[in-house]
Amino acid sequence: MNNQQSPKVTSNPLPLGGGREGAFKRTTVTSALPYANGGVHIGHLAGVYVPADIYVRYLRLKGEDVMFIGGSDEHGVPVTQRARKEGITPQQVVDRYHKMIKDSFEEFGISFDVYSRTTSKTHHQFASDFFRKLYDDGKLIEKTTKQFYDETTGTFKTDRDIVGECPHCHAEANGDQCEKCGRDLDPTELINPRSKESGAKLILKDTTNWFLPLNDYEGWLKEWILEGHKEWRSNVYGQCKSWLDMELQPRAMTRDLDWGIPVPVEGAEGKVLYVWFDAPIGYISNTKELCESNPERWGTWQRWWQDEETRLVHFIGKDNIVFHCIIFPVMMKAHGGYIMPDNVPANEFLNLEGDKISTSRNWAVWLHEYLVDFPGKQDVLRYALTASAPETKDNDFTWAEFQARNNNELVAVYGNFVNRALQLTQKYYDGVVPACGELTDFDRQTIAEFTDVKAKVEALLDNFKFRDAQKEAMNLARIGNKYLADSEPWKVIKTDPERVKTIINISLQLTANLAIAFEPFLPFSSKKLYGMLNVEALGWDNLGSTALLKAGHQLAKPELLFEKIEDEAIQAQMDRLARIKKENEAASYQAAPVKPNVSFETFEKLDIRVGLIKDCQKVKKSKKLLQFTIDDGTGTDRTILSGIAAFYEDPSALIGKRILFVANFEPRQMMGIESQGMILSAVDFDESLSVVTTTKDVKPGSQVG
Ligand code: B3M
Ligand code: ZN
Repeated sequence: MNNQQSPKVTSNPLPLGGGREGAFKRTTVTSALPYANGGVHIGHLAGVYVPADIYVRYLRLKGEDVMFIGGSDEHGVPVTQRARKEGITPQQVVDRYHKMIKDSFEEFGISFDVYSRTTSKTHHQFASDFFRKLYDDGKLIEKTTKQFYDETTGTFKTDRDIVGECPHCHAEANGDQCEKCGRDLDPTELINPRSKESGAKLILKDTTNWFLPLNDYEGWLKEWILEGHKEWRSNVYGQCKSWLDMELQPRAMTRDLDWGIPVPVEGAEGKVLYVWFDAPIGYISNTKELCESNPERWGTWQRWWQDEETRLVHFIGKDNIVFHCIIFPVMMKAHGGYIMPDNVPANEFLNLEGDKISTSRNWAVWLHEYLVDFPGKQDVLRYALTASAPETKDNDFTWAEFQARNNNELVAVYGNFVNRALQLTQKYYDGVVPACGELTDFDRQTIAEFTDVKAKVEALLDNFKFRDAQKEAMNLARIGNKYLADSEPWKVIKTDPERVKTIINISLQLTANLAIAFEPFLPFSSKKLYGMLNVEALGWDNLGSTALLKAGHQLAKPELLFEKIEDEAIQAQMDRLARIKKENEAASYQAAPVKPNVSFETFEKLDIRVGLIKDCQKVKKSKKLLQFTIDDGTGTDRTILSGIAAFYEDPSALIGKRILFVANFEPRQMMGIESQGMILSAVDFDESLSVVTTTKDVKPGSQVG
């Protein structure tokens, strides 16, 4: 957990949303609680955690009072499914992945104030009490509905636990969605619904659950969001609007499952709270846990959730919008006493090399794996992900772009400028900051270009425009590079050494500004740069200043801030993805339907034999054909041509192998050569061909039957 600076109460120009007027005193920032059923990948980082972390670091740097809440979502079907797949208990699953996720976040500098879990005692009690209050206050309705039920195991099945045939594309689909054609489904639409767990056919059976009547809150939601929050990102506002235009329905807040928080109502045995009921309450119970561990610093949890002077911001991905903008607010409204979110800056999705990121297909860049391949390069990934963040539309992560962002921006622009400024100081002044002399017009012009950087970056960050804000920070380095290139201190040193002192002084002030400006985005690099400048953090308020480093100040020895990423490292990642793609294709391969039956007599007409390959060469001028010379047992060699050249880079490697061929296949002329038979090849899932061989050294000419 990070060290807090003492909080300062500020009045922020941003108004409180939802009709609340005036300044706020503190900000509660939540980031979606990832399911503890797998690792964290770049999609999570780009969509939620990096922007949330930038925002929180920025507020802290400004001295604002902020709490950054994270944690693992440890209930729900995704967890039980993973347990089944790995043959372990749900508790073992969440223990394993909670630790893994927490470690990844720490390594990438995601600076949570608290990272707890929804299996904690505090959370179970809190969520249970929350539900019970809604129940006691008559805010829930009891409804009996028909649900799919597996008689062989005596359990109800949730959407994701049901498989069947997709009514649209006829592929095997899950109860909630078809992966093949991408359509959202209701399990009742599936043809032949079965249990994913037991494979048994499912029946519909009555069950009673408790529902939150979202429809009763429609008027309030419309006013609060559609009237009160027009400033929300258009993707978020638009999704809320389409939900609110559709007529809301009561939504079940309990489920017939055995993994979760038991429903605290008599007669509700075998039922648990809906995971989307308990998970957002996790934000509050995690706050409570933190407050109780250090009440002097944090005060009570109510300060962060129930005080009108607190601003609440949820960072999430687009698939979570309805839960954070409609369901959770209705839960809090029904309960009473809670503040509503002021903003929900949800991101769209990040794809990977043109395909949707998918945990089940392993189509992802996992954080723990990234750090093995690119040790110490957390900031490079943070930078690349922010630079192509899916803020307004889905975006694509490519390794080529990652490399370019590193080599052409971090190394060639930021690193290059800093390195030149520091190396020149080292060379001319033994690493001591020279005094600034009289400024030229060009100096003044350069300084003017960066004095408003603070206002620019702040305006963008206040509006959750992280990409553009990072660009502004990078712009400082561009200004610096241009300044050095145009003022040419390496030439001027020979004619006017006094002038060079001023040039270097200004360059070093710019370098110090870069360390400040990048601090929310690239915390590791800023720390390193502060080290090279031999200063403690310089303070956000000083961003834009030209008096950050005093004349006479001794700098530390310069090191490279960023390193070039070579093509080989990128190729290794591309190879890994190609391998995964191939594995996925193999896994989804379905054998072709069997052809109509033939009689034994028909089969017998084919004369299939074993041949020993004596020679094998590419046919000149043909990309496809290989020419085989076969010992077919007759004493005379046989020539057969086969269109498999693309699959055997080195045809001579086939010499000495026994293959199967059709001996009575009508001879054919190809490329001026007579082919006397046909070599049998198996067609693999990816259409590649492989000759068929024998497991024993059968004599050439042996018949196959
Ligand atoms: N665990 C879904 C997700 O990981 C869910 C978020 C909960 S936020 C309270 O996308
Ligand atoms: Zn389908």
